[in-house]
Amino acid sequence: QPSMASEKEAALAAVPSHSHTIFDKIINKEIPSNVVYEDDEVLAFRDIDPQAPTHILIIPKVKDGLIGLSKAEERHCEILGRLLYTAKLVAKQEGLEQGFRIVINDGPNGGQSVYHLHIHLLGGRQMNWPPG
Ligand code: D5M
Repeated sequence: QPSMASEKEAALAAVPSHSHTIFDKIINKEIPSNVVYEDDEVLAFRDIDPQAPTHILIIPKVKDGLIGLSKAEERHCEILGRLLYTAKLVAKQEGLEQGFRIVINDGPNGGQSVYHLHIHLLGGRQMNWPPG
């Protein structure tokens, strides 16, 4: 499994781009993933390198230029709300009654390694503050 350092290195090495990412392959079922929720607009699947007992990624099926939150435009407001609401649904489905954390990494300093907007849903343990 990748270490925390390699995840940071992956983020620093990642080039922000509008081209396809590994998440397109997951959406198109070209590579396997552990899907926990799916509808017409949104897909949620388990992170390959979980940082908590529950670690799920929630993504829009259509990227529409939304490579990261910093690239959001007014037209994205509906899908952004839908992603957050889906996080709530999945948290309930995962039994995270004691709470959870939502994270969106943006850009190199934010530790973003995949340039297709995604919400991290983390739970099942006590979270620390501040995050690293
Ligand atoms: O988050 C990108 C996340 O994507 C990171 O936590 C690993 C995860 N990842 C990468 N490839 C896969 C596959 N194939 N399945 C599931 N999860 C994956 P970031 O915020 O950009 O660092």
